[in-house]
Amino acid sequence: MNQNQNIHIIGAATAFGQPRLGVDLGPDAIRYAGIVQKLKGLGMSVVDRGNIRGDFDIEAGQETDLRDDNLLNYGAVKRFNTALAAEVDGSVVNGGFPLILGGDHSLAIGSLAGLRKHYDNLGVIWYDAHGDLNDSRTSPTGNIHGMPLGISCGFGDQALVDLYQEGQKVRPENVVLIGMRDLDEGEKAYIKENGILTFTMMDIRMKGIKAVMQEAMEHLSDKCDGIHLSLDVDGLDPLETPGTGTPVAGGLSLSETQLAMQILNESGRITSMDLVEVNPLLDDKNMTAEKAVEIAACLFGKKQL
Ligand code: EXY
Ligand code: MN
Ligand code: MN
Ligand code: MN
Repeated sequence: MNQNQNIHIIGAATAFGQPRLGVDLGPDAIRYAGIVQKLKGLGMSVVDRGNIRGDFDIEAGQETDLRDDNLLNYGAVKRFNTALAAEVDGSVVNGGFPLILGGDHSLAIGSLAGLRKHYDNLGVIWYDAHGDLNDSRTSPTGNIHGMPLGISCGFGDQALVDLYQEGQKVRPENVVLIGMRDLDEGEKAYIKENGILTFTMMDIRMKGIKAVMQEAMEHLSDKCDGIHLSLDVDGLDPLETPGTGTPVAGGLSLSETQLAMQILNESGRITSMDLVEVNPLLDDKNMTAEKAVEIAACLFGKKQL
């Protein structure tokens, strides 16, 4: 099976899920790093559907509405993700492969909600240093970018769980976590209670990324009708991708990530992707966006020879 080669780029220009400005510029930074030309050069058809910006007011700066219930920018996150879900839904209706450029990782609430309309048993590969499985009670920060996977699994604020379509969007047994090295205590408990297939960095060091990706695909391939890759650039080591808001040392190399993407490409099973947490204001020479382009290119079949 081949990947769908009709790529729809959707810029998810949100910074609402965390307090640092600049991550909303991620989609344009990735465009300036040449994503459209690169994917076209691989023979893909690419349509850039522009940016969703939400109701960000640049003069007022970031809305910092930390409610009593420990959910930063709650209203803005909800409105943004409702718009994003509709855009992602529309992309699939029109036969596209949604490639969602972020933007902070709270955008996955919207991308998974839009995808849910089309898949009854969606698989999710979460490539990240973090589990993003908190809810307002377990979160140490109130930042919703640390919660989207939990919310999509049906755990957390009910209006966010029910966003765009009522109920859980993804079953925990259809999730694979890869690159984990900064999990909060509540997230560790959630992973254990729900038996989520998890590969920490230590597992990756023991087994190698090739075996890990193969196990991940074996876990999902037969039972899932689509597989979404949610790739947070902080899954890579900060030496590779410094332009990101919550870097954690001891991560994946670019070369391991290229191999991981090649294995996913060869499977032909990936149906959508988030490429998130690129913050060009924290970067040197747009280096992280350039790595993001390389990662996407490998998912779409770029080879070294
Ligand atoms: N676990 C921490 C929190 O919930 O605040 C850090 C989350 C960072 C989330 C980044 C995007 O993956
Ligand atoms: Mn994340
Ligand atoms: Mn992360
Ligand atoms: Mn932490």
